[in-house]
Amino acid sequence: ERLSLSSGAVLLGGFARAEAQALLHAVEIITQQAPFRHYRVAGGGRMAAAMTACGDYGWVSDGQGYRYVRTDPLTGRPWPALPSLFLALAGRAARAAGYEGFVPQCGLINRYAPGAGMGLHQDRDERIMEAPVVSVSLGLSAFFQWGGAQRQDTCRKVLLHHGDVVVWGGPSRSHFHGVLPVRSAQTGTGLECRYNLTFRVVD
Ligand code: MD3
Ligand code: FE
Repeated sequence: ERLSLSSGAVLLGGFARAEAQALLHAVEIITQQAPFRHYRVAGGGRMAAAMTACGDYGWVSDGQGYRYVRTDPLTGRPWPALPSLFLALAGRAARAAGYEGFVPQCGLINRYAPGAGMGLHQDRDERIMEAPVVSVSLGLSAFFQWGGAQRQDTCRKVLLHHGDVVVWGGPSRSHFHGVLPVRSAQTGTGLECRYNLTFRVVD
């Protein structure tokens, strides 16, 4: 189904379900070259979600700041290429939500073990904010927290399942969002974690 969340965000329920296994296999290959790691946030804490990336850019955080870089700081090598499967899915999802010609430069991969979540934040490290962000949820379901343009705006909770795709364009692109701690009971796929792929235009 296709559901408008608010301010240009479109939920495409189950859009990636048929190719979920292939997507997870691609994640496996990527993580052989760019392993999952836990970044430090400003203040020194460790992020609960493990991350890696593929494409021309990867997002990193080292306590000095958040930024996009062309080289994986863990390996000293460029990030693995964006698989054509990722490029095709991101383009199709964006088009289904009304955005033609979406070509991401970064595929950010987050992994949430049970108990891990992501605090309320905005994504503002990209120089191009006009392009949408396409996100794909795989594995354990999770409650996504969907706020407004201000941190204190009321949040609604949206349960995202295996295979769901959300396209965040227009004003929604700069809205606050987060992920409530993932619970292992929220299953249905046999997978032990939640994975989230986000496709982004950086510059
Ligand atoms: C709305 N990831 O990586 S995906 C992130 O499930 C992030 O891993 C969460 O927030 C996750 O930055 C949420 C949904 C999402 C991703 C990016 C957005 C929503 C967004 C960017 C702008 C607005
Ligand atoms: Fe985000």
